[in-house]
Amino acid sequence: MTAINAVTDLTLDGEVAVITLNSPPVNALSAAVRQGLFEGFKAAIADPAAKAIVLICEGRTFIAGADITEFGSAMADPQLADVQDMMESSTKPVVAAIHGTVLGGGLEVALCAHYRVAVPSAKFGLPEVNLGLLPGAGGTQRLPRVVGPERALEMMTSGRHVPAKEALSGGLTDELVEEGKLKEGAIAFARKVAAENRPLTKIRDQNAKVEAARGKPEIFADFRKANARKFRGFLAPEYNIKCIEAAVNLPFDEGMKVERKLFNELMAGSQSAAQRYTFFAERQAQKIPGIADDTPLIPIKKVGVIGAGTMGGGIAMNFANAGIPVVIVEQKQEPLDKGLAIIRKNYERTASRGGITAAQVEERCALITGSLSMEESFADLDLVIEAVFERMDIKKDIFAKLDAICKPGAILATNTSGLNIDEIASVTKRPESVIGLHFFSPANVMKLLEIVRADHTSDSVIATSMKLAKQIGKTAVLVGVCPGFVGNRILGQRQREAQKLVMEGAMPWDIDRVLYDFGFPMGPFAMSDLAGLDIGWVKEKSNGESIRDVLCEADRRGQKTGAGYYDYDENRNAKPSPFTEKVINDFIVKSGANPRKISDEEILERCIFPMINEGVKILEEKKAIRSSDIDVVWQNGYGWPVYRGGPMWYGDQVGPDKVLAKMQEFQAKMGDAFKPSPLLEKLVADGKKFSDL
Ligand code: 3H9
Repeated sequence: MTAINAVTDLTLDGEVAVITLNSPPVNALSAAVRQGLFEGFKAAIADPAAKAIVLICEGRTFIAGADITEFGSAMADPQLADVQDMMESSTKPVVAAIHGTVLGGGLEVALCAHYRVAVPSAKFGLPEVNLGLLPGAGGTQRLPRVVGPERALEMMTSGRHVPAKEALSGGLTDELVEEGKLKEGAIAFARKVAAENRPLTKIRDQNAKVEAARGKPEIFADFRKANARKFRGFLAPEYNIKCIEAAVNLPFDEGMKVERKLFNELMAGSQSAAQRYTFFAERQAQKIPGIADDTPLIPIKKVGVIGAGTMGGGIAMNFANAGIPVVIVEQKQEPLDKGLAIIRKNYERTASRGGITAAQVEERCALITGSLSMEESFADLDLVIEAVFERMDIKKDIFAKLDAICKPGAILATNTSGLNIDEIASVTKRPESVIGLHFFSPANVMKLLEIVRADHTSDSVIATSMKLAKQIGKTAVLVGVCPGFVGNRILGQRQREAQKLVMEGAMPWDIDRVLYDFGFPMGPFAMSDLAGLDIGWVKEKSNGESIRDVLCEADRRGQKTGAGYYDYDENRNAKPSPFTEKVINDFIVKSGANPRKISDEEILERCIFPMINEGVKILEEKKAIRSSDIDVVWQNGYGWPVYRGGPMWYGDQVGPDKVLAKMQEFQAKMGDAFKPSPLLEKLVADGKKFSDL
């Protein structure tokens, strides 16, 4: 065995040279890896004893892409293209041996091998789009030549990880070898290729699939049209599409020039910077200072949920999806049956769209059982999540019961969206087992899970909750107890300003438009119409005191009644409503205010800057660990556009000094709702950024 460098070895197995990379955690294409590959291939090609070359990786995966930490600075030589040229032009067959996730630059390297073999569990993808990028090492030109432009469009604009079986049928891999026997399989394959004198296939020269699509611009036009809503605001999907068009319409080398130009543009732009930041922010959020990696975890084998409503049902589905049995408790049979029926319907809808199989519907439904008695069903559970009405007295009553029923060590969680969890924990004799698990509606869909640490929550309960979140596919952020926790507390700022702006002369659709154009999926008033204006509204107590009261009294309770802030046609298309406008104007007249024309800029700053200020207060009070955690919350729970990073990242792009100056200006005009946090003032005085917090 020859050590090429610290991360690369070269061995000879009979007549097959084996280059082995070992650069944890994911064999990313760092400078050392590129150098190891370059020198390794050079040596293997020069070795007269080697008739074929296998590239294989140690650890959990084949190369998972370029080293994202290197982006933004000049890359040291050798460049990736040098490595790829050497592989592709090798006079001996090169075989990539693939396991784990072969992603981005990793797949682009594998596509420069003459052959690929993989284990059945391997996954293939070009996920650069999720980093606001496009594959910049020939992937945009090679992938369409292998799988055809249509499949390449889907893969590159979604970043989807394609399972090995599909990769085999699509031509991405030449053979599947037995799981756990990749090295032997790859060497045997390489030997066969050499013995049979098979051609040294270069994907760059395989033009049949791209040529077949030439002169068919509708492939791209249709794809753009079908995905317009999904891609709104993002640059990278369109840039990826343009590269595939180039692959279809231009010779390989010309296509490569288009790829390089567009890659560089994206890399230099603000969207990719925000999306790369997001990648690391989400991983950072998993790290909890003060909680050791070896903190003992509580095995979670069976879960209980209290409440079969929309929230409870959605929560239960998360666990069933991960194969964990759940028992849902309700007080009465009817709501229990209704809740279980809705769960089944949800699964059946997913199956009808091809998301899961009919057998999976049955498996998952079988994992969710119902009960009318906590006493009978909860004694042996490892985790119970309460998801009932937001009333402190009810929650306390439930937790006192859980304390008496549940086994020692079981985690007792509340799904409250803002009540004081320390108070809830105080009714138990085991506050160390109590935690907040705040799911977002619909709980089976939304990625965010706010994990709320109360005063006495144990490290073990926190560590277990973080791990469990990953297991059920959630993006978890650890936050502290305060009204509304992190997400809703910040939302409160925006909601307040949106309501105030309406009383100053902006119409709901003006505000919604500004926030929609900023990149949110919808504005606050469209959101209210969708959720229902009557959430928390009590008909008997309504006395026309607010705009909402008047709208609800007129049976304008949102989309479900065909009208709310907006009017809706039969296809649920929203139109500004003269009725709502009159209601608002009547309120303005009654209040004696002078409506004025409010600029889009003011709407945006009034809605967003107080959110950033609140984020700083949250950090000041240590209710979030780091500024990027707040961004993770807002992206995953509230539709903050990914390409704008999150409120705190956005604040840094605007400039903390500008945010402060505006808050001071607003405070002088409109009062202390805009009072800047002392930490914001200090941040600006120290010349620091939000990301330093
Ligand atoms: C690209 O390839 C551009 C080219 O087209 C053009 C070049 C010219 N770089 O996610 P995990 C770290 S763009 C650096 O928790 P998992 C990650 O930060 C790239 N670091 O594990 C974490 O570090 P820490 C295209 C990376 O098992 C640790 O590895 N490729 C990279 O849940 C473990 O990560 C991608 O976009 C990287 N590329 O998932 C793939 N990847 O422990 C990005 C990971 O210090 N990666 N790290 O927090 C992934 O999707 C997942 O990490 C993967 C493993 C599925 C591989």
